[in-house]
Amino acid sequence: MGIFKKIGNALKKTKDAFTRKIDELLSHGEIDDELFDDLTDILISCDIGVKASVEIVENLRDEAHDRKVRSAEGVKALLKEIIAGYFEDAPKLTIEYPAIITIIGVNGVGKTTTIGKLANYFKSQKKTVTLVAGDTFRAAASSQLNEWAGRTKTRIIKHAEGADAGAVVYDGIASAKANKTDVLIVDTAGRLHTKVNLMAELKKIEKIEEREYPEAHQYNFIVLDATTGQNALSQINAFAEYAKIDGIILTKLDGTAKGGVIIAIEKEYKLPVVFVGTGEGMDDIAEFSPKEFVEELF
Ligand SMILES: Nc1nc2c(ncn2[C@@H]2O[C@H](COP(=O)(O)OP(=O)(O)O)[C@@H](O)[C@H]2O)c(=O)[nH]1
Ligand SMILES: [Mg+2]
Repeated sequence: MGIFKKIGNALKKTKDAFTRKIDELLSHGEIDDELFDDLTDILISCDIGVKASVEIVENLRDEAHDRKVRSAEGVKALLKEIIAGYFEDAPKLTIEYPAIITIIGVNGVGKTTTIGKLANYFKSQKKTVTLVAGDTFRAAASSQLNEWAGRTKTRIIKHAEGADAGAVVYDGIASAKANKTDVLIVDTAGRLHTKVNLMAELKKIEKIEEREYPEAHQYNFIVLDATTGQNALSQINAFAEYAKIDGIILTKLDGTAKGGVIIAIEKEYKLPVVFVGTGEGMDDIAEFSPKEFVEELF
């Protein structure tokens, strides 16, 4: 399946909710204050967030007034233009090699699964990949990653449960250097923002990566679960205190109507959404294309 088709399919529920509500509103409304208020409510209900929704509609109201837009079609086109603008403001991220990608985020968002998919993705791009089982905290974590390594025929570096995460990363880097691996992908333990020690461990991992592998391009990607909607935003805040965040991977876009959260993320953080998860299988990942996202939505 092509990547656009994947994103399109995964966005089905989001699109259904968003487009249906907006079309219904615009089909029988005068373009007046009440309509703009209702539109704000719709955007909020589509997980775009209160702050972003209010600002989008304020912007829309001003533009519609200035450009004398009075038709429903015109208002819809303006809305699309404003939302597309947020994506244009976000930096683009191109992965350069050798790369060391550290995957961070809270428990259950899909970190380990995403790493399995990424191994498959990079291999399909003819890159060599090594995985690092840096989640030494949970008993099942290392074996779960090991299964993905087997499924995707990828080298994996792992230590015993309870080992120091930094030490596994250290070994992973040594192996990547010795084998001239293009991409080293580091799994990490899911953590709550309240667990200061675990959060501090991320800093340690980052330091080891910088010190031991300065020739690599270092990326920290935070994995966010689309089904948690606005909660995802507070996770970015919490992790940004302890780690630099270079990009976002939004999982579980399939089966949720909350895909609008991407708009809130772009508006608030100007961080690139690099990949989206579109299912539980090995191929269920797609490079995120802002243009395609906006086209799909409208
Ligand atoms: N539907 C769907 N499920 C996903 C996706 N990514 C991960 N999952 C599921 O989310 C659950 C938690 O994933 P896991 O990788 O263990 O999360 P971790 O705790 O962050 O490492 C698993 O059941 C995965 O199959 C996705 O893109 N779509
Ligand atoms: Mg995991």
